[in-house]
Amino acid sequence: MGPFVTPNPDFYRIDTALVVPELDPRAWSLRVHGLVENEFTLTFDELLAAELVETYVTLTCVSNVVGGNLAGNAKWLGYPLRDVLARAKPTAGADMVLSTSIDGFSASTPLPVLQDSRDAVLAIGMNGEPLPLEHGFPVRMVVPGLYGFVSATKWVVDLEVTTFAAKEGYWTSRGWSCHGPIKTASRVEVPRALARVPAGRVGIGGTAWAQRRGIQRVEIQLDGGPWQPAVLAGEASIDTRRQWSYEWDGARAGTHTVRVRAYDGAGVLQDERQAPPEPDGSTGWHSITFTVV
Ligand SMILES: Nc1nc2c(c(=O)[nH]1)N[C@H]1C(S)=C(S)[C@@H](COP(=O)(O)O)O[C@H]1N2
Ligand SMILES: [Mo]
Repeated sequence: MGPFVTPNPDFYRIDTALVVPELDPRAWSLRVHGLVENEFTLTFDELLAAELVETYVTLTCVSNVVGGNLAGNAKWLGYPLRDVLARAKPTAGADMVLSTSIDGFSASTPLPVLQDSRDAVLAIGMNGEPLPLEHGFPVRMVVPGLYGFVSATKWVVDLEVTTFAAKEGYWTSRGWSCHGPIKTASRVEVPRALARVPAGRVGIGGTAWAQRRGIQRVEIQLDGGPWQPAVLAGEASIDTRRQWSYEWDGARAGTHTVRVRAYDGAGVLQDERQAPPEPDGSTGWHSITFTVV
């Protein structure tokens, strides 16, 4: 299985721009404006001098298909957006923050999500390194619990406090949802689909995620048999994916199918209905077929 923390070079990428923007951190600034009492501009030096937090958050893409790999887990160092908004003082009626990148991408994030206790940040560090160019250097947003298309603006330069009625983000204007809470998901990572594995004891494993709710239980089903509990690895936080494993003793030669499903922290079972990513995220239980030789 892949490691719990995704190394930066292996972290998935989603970009609307063909060329990675190269921003000079000394020239970077973030304009905070709109429906606020106090408009201001933040410089990179001010960010560095601020009280930063560091947390593990699993980022996932709304266009991830069931079993897909558009998910990554990293330790993000950043400045709480809660503090940015406390300084800006949104006025009555505001319900959304439109974040815009230097490359024209934009995301609409519900205002309350950026003001509650979750670690939504303006991130400047990823896994102990400065944010890589490809992941938004010098500053990007990371918001636990929301798909990237409505929250994770890279190379961010502008935050406008506004309303869902007045403005929309890049993907919303192209047919995707305007809200994007992450749906409970799980996947089988080993064996690989169509792998050939030796008879006897077969190790089965993967990950599950339900950011903001956590994962309480993961079950697997072999060849249409009864659902059985998988062993869960520790939970770093409710905002991170959780690894799971299952040892199948006595696997016989032949072709086998394994399915997985997860329950979130509230005990709610992952949605079984097969749905494509558009407009607000795929659903369905992942299964793979492999051969024991
Ligand atoms: N500027 C910019 N920010 C962006 C995007 C983009 O295309 N351009 N894609 C978004 C989407 S859809 C996702 S899922 C995440 C992916 O972040 P990553 O490329 O660092 O994995 O970034 C978000 N931020
Ligand atoms: Mo995405």
